[in-house]
Amino acid sequence: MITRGFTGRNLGRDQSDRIPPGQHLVEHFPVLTAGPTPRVQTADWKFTLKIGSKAIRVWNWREFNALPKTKMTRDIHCVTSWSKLNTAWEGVIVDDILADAGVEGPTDFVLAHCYDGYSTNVPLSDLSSGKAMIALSYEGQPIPRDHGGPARLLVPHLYFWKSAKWVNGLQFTESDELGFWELRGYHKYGDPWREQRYAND
Ligand SMILES: Nc1nc2c(c(=O)[nH]1)N[C@H]1C(S)=C(S)[C@@H](COP(=O)(O)O)O[C@H]1N2
Ligand SMILES: [Mo]
Repeated sequence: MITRGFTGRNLGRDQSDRIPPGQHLVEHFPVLTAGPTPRVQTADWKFTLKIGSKAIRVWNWREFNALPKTKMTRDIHCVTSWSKLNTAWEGVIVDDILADAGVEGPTDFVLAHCYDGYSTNVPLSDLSSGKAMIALSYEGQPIPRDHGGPARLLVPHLYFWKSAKWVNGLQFTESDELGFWELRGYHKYGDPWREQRYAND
C-alpha cells in the first residue's frame, strides 16, 4: 500500500471542499509583486489612518505593536490560481486599530496604501468583525520581506491581491475608489468562491 501526501490532484475530501473553483493547491508560498520589493525598516515604519485626505492617527512600530494581537490561521487564494491552506498569521485586527483611533465607520469604503505605491480597495464590512488584520508575523516569525514584511494587510476571504504587502495605511473614502490592480482590470471586490477575477466576472 502506498501512502501519498495530499497534492493538487490527490486531495482529501475536507481539503477539496476548501479549494474555490479554478484554483489548485500549492504547498510552497509563491511571491507575487508588481514592482521592486521595498526595504522597510521597522525604525522608519509608520502606519497612518486617514479619513479622506485627513490623517487622523499615526502609529510607529512600537506603538502599533502595543495594540492587542490576534492569531488567524486561514486558507489563501491567489487570482493566478494557487491556493494555500492553513497559513498562520498574527497581527492587529482592523477593529482594534479603529478602536484605538476612536473611529467606527466614517464611510463604507477603504483603500489600503503601501510603501511600494501599491493600493487596493476593500469595503469596510470586509475588514471589520475580525475578518482582516494588519499581520506582523507569519508562521511565528517576522513576515519575510518578499511576503510584505514588516507588515501586510491580510484579507483571507478575498483573492490575495487584496492582502496588501508593505502596508502603511488605511484610508476611508467616500466612494469605492479602485486600487492598483482594480484599475488594471481586476474585479473591484474579488470573491474567490464566486470567481470574481476580472472586472466583468
Ligand atoms: N504592496 C503590494 N502588495 C501586494 C502586491 C504588490 O505588488 N505590492 N501584490 C499583490 C498580489 S497580486 C498578490 S497575489 C499577493 C501576493 O502575496 P505573496 O507575494 O506574499 O504571495 O500580494 C498582493 N499584495
Ligand atoms: Mo496576484
